[in-house]
Amino acid sequence: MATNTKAVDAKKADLQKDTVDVHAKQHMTTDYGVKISNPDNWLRAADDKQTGPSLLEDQIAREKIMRFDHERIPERVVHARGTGAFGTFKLFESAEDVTTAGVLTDTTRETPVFLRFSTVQGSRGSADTVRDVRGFAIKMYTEEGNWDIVGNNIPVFFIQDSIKFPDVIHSVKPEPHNEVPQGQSAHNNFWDFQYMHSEVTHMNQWIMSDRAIPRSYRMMQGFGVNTYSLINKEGKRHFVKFHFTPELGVHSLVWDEALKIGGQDPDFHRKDLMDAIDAGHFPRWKFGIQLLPEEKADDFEFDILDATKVWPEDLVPIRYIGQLELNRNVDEFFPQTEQVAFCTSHIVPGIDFSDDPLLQGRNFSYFDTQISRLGPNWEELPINRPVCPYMSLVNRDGQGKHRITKGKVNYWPNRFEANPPATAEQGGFTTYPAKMQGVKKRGLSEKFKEHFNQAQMFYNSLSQIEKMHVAKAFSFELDHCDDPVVYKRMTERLAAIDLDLAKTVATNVGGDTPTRATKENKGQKAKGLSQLEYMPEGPVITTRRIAILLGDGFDYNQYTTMKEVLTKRGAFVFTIGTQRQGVTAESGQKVVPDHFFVGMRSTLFDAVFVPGGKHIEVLAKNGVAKHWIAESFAHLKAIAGVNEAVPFIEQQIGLFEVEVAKSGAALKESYGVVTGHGDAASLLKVGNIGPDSKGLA
Ligand code: HDD
Repeated sequence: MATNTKAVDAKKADLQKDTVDVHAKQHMTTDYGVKISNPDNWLRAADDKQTGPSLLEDQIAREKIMRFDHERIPERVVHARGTGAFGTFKLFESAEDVTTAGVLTDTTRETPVFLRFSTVQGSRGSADTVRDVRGFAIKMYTEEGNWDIVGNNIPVFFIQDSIKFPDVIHSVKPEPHNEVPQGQSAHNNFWDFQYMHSEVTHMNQWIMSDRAIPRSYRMMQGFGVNTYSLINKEGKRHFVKFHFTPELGVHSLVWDEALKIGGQDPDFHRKDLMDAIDAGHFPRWKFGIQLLPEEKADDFEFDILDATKVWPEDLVPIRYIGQLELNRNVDEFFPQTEQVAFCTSHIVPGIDFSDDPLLQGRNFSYFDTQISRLGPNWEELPINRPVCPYMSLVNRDGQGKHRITKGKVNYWPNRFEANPPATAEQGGFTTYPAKMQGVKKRGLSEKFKEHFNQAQMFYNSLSQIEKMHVAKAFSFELDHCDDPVVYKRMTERLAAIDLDLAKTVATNVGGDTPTRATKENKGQKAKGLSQLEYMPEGPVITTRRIAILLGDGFDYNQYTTMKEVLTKRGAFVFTIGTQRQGVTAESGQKVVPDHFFVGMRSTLFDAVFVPGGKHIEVLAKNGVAKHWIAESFAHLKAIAGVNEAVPFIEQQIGLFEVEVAKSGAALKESYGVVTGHGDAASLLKVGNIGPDSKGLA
């Protein structure tokens, strides 16, 4: 999708009004505009030695300190850690058969968007790669007002009724007596809650799967999770679920990597997104809708308003109608990414809510939380205000108000007919006249009480390797619980999903090995649940981080050939050398590496290449270089090497016997390891990454 400058400019131009540039050669002033001559010394009653007490008179100093004292605002009570970017949303097919919303029917539009990704548990400074759900919150600045889809990268949620939200969040957040742990769900309280609420069982499977440790924000799905409604021009309602499917496919880290990156580069995902956008590799998602006509709402064994259930794609296919692209980084983090505020209740005409009991509560909570985080005028903040005209003569005043509304009246109706409401024909929002009947009570329908079928369906649909990861994830988490009540009960619970899973976890964490499944698993599977189904067409190396290891005496031709080809293919190539002052090739050329071995680790890269040459003697004595290869292999990464590098790589992975053909150019591919003799060009051919090939094996 080419970037439509008109659409991007709508929000960009809007933000421009409030944007200044520190590089604009403007003098420093106080906040009230007076130029400052000395920002470095507090005004003092100085004696002969130039010392003495500071004077309160110094408004410049007091303003500076006062502003600093108040720099922080309350972090989000959940999803505090996150990062965002601007982009565009475009339709390639109109959904006018089911909705009147311009953003979903007008194929000529490009709607500006802001998307914020996040983790749920950790505080604002926590690490990116923790095991957690990822937030996927989109603000669409449509011509009819802002539409927020406040979603996650997992299609289901822990609880069914929003009144339970404070409980589930308290249980996962650091425990109240010691504020431990940070960015982790591996603790007693979380798993205690999980056992106490069997409705979480489906979500449990998702968060213990690889979905909870994504390789990149760019490589995750986004889901609206809740059930919304679409209303067409005949006034007919369809229930809808929103889907975003990444062009790059769905990819995850392995757990060991995620743990290590948490320490090595806590900003790994944040930087990954910014780097890709800065390099012009704009991440894209297909946008799809799952639709159910109102009269079919009761046709399923589950309640379609239950957020702990998916609508299996085999029953309700996804209709892909649009595309989301992120193409611009923020200019300043605080006023944009930190101050952006989403509300599930922000919808536009043609879209409506459903009685999904989670959504109903969310509609209260988001609006409310923004008031304590940002104040009552949070919607006037540049990042939050709409791009379409907006005005309310009633909603005014309050802390932080900066819009000036002219006129003599602030109520409706008024004698001037100032600021009149709009009819439906004029674009006024009308609520779908849903029929209601019933008695006031607390509780949910019978179908909400079934908690295991879809948890089994998810587990059954995973590949063997994904299942193994689920077992390991449960084992890690429950091993961190030191209260036997917690881990014993949870392993028992797993017997309702899969007996083998329960047995493995019980053995690992010290539970009692279950002898029978507590619920029959009929082997039901569904499409779209295993992430292996979301591989891009043909493997891609664009934006993948590739390390080239170098020491004095490396083969310069092999190095440059590989680097050029990979760079041309859009990979981010980094040289890692024994020292950053420079390494010298066998043929005399000097290369200044991007990093040296102590500064980086294999975990921060997707693949590694070792050119041949005498430098292997140096690398073979370098513990970090050796570990780099072994660790890359353990993390299932692509490894390539030529000539002298071949035995070096073999030694580290201790597995291979490379067959060297008589021609000296035979190559062996196995477990993503490509080694060969000859030159780098023949290696590229076998590795399927040459200039004409489609990707990396
Ligand atoms: Fe929530 C933030 C996603 C249930 C109450 N939520 C928040 C964010 C995301 C989600 C992505 C971060 C938004 C941002 O980047 O600023 N939340 C979800 C999803 C849910 C969900 C997909 C289930 C379908 N949330 C949920 C419930 C409640 C909340 C049931 C309360 C009844 N969520 C909040 C909140 C937050 C929030 C307290 C904290 C910061 C904010 O809203 O703006 O109001």
